[in-house]
Amino acid sequence: MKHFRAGCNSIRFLRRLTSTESTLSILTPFTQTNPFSCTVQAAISKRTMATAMAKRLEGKTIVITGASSGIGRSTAKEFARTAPKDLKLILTARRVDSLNQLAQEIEEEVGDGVKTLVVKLDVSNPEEVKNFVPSLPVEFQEIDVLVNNAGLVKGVAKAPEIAPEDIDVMFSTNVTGLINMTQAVLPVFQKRSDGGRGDIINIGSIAGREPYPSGSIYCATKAAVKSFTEALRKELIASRIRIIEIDPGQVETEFSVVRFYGDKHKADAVYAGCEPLTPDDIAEVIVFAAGRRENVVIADTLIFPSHQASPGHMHRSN
Ligand code: NDP
Ligand code: 8X3
Repeated sequence: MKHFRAGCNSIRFLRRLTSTESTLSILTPFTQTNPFSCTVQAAISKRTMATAMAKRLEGKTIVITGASSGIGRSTAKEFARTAPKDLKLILTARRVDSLNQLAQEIEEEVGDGVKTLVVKLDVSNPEEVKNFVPSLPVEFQEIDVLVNNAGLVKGVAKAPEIAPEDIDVMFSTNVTGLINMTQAVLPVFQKRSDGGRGDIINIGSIAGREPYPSGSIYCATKAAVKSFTEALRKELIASRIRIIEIDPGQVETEFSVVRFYGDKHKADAVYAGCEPLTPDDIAEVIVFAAGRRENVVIADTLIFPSHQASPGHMHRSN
């Protein structure tokens, strides 16, 4: 009972403190002897991780492709919430109205410590990608993190019925767009010490690991992302540039609406009886990966909702 009170008091004390460092130095000896230390330790660890992550991200300039919707949009908000005091976010996509709306929401939520820059950018257009870095205002040119998120799926057709324009748009966005963005930003990283510094975070998919019928082209694009990502990590091994891949399973965004050419009814049926991931779930993992200590590379991830074990292995309640 005595120990229990001590534990509770310590937790109340913890809540009053604002500095994680002072929390740690004062309470660590206590946690080593108290049998209820795991509760206190958990509180300390949570605070420590969040604060350390904010400090590591502070001052960084982050580019997000496909920030107008879904995972990209959530990622912008999650970065802003995690390091609200000092961050630069370059929000890119084709739909500028949505990006402006996002920039406004970020400012309303976290204030002016986060500077946003909205850039209209079609990653499937090589000229636009080539001009992207040189056209940035000087204060946004020192990019630290590139989140290669822009991507899409079109249709459920099987060979030989797959529309050539769907094949083209998936490869030019998901593969060539991602590679061109990487090539545009890498020289910024490589100017830095130790062979270069910065993070490339590529959004792959379970589809790149387990191809499924009616998704052959999309799956092939995500397999290409995986190959490119892994080769790039090896090419840059002598640098401090981190190459990170995040592979989500089923996430409810505009993804399926785009797949079914705007048919919301068909898109909703994809998630019937399931509880898909939210874009915020993936954003948290992306920001976590970027917020690790420089020598820690979250090289690869696979994130499912609990009902999913592969693209086709899904438990449905209906
Ligand atoms: P959304 O459709 O909600 O978002 C896709 C984003 O990509 C939009 O912001 C869109 O912006 C942008 N985009 C599409 N084409 C282009 C282009 N040519 N140039 C620039 N931006 C473009 O889907 P998600 O958030 O789900 O998708 C994000 C990423 O996550 C994709 O790479 C997708 O493959 C991947 N993914 C998604 C999963 C899911 O289940 N939802 C699972 C696994 C991976 P705009 O139209 O304004 O240009
Ligand atoms: C999206 C996941 O399984 O719908 O990349 O292709 S899946």
